[in-house]
Amino acid sequence: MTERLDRLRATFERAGQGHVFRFVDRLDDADRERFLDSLERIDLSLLGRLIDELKHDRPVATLDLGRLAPPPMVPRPEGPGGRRKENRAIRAGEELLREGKVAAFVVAGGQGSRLGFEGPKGCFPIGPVGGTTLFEWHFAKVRAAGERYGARLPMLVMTSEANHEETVEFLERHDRFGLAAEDVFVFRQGMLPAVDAEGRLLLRSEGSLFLSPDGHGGSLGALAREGLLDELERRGVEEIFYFQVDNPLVKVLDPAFLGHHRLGQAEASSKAVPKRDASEKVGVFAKAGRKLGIVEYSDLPDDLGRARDDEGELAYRAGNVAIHVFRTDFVRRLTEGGLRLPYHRARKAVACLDPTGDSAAPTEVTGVKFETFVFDALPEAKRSLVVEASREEEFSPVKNASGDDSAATARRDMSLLFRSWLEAAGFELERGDAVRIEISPHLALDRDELVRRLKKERVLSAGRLLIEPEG
Ligand code: UD2
Repeated sequence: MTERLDRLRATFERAGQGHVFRFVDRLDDADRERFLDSLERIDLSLLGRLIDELKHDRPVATLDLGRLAPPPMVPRPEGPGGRRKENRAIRAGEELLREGKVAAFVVAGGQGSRLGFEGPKGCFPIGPVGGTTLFEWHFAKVRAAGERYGARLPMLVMTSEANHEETVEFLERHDRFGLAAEDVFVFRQGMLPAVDAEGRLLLRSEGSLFLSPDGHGGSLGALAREGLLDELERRGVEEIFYFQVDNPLVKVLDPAFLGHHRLGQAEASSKAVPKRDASEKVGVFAKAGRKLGIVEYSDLPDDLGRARDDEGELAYRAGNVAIHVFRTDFVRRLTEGGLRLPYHRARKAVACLDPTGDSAAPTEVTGVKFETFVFDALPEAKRSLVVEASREEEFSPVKNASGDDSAATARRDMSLLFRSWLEAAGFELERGDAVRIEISPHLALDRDELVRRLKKERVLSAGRLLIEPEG
């Protein structure tokens, strides 16, 4: 133990971080062991690089902001030509699904705290009528797609330190919503140490470092670290369908999107919806030279954010809804020898021990957290595609307790979408009626399936169709 302690102390001192041992003598054996374990897991060479970038205030941008231009996009299908192209894409995507070459991947590291909900965000009840949780909603889509295409489609779930145990317990309690245990992979995202403005590591307590999640870009590194890329390759999975847990409208494993990606020979593809207005907090797609990527809302220069094109539309209106397809071999390339994504810095007040003093009393300092963004992978792809999508059909995230992007707006948008499906199937609902509607993915995954089942097969018992008046 002393030998290990001395060795680690010397290594950390060389890195200018010897202060983390200030209280080590006060720890009992078990706590000291745990502390040393955690220090051994710190990648000091990565940390050194991040601190260097912090000290020199190096900008973190994957696209040259001085050369930005709006991106090319696969438009929504219009006219007979557009429809033909769309059908070709659907057929290509369906083939991938039938051959079991696609995995679904949801990032669910977040908590529901901003919604006033204790627990993992995926456990939040979102169904407008039945209160179906976000997890159930996403899992049901994967299961229904597996049944439709007769394939075993893996479901990957990335959690965080904060919610892993609870997520695993929740999914097990619900029998993984019908997905087979061997097809569901739940794993934790990585953690990185936070530092103060001087680059000193922070202590949360006498025997623990202040760590924070490494951002959703870390999900790609975690796939490699957890051996899941090997598992996907072993199964012949060539495409990873990535999405965020907070959006109940995601068309999980959407064949049209998969098909456009595949026919376009892209390594990475993304969906975009038109921004609501210039101030909406979504990143936007842009090109800089040959590179295509996303500029986060906080990084987009104001004048560009408000700029209009010749038609009077926002020039940078292609909003990022965090729905991507990545080729498995692209993720392999990106993660070989360590994750090659830039680290963004977020400055936040954190409760920790004073990094300089001898007091073990907690205090508040401005900490710097490091995180990677998954969309920074896009400019690294040899070919990257942006596919335009409809906001009404595909994007209504649950982020806030009230107002825009809240549970209320998501439930409203789900009901409106299902209402349009029912109307397409010949149901008449009074125009003015505010009704809550919930159509289980087991009854229909999309409008056309509902129309087919209700009109031709006259099936009403296979899944749940819940309607109730609002209020
Ligand atoms: C994200 C995008 C934004 C836009 C918007 C669409 C970033 C930086 N910005 O904004 O451009 O596309 O979403 O909804 O992503 N998560 C983890 N681990 C992490 C961080 C996030 O699992 O370390 C998950 C989290 O559970 C959530 C999702 O990623 O589902 C999005 O994270 P967020 O809510 O912090 O991102 P937001 O809304 O600021």
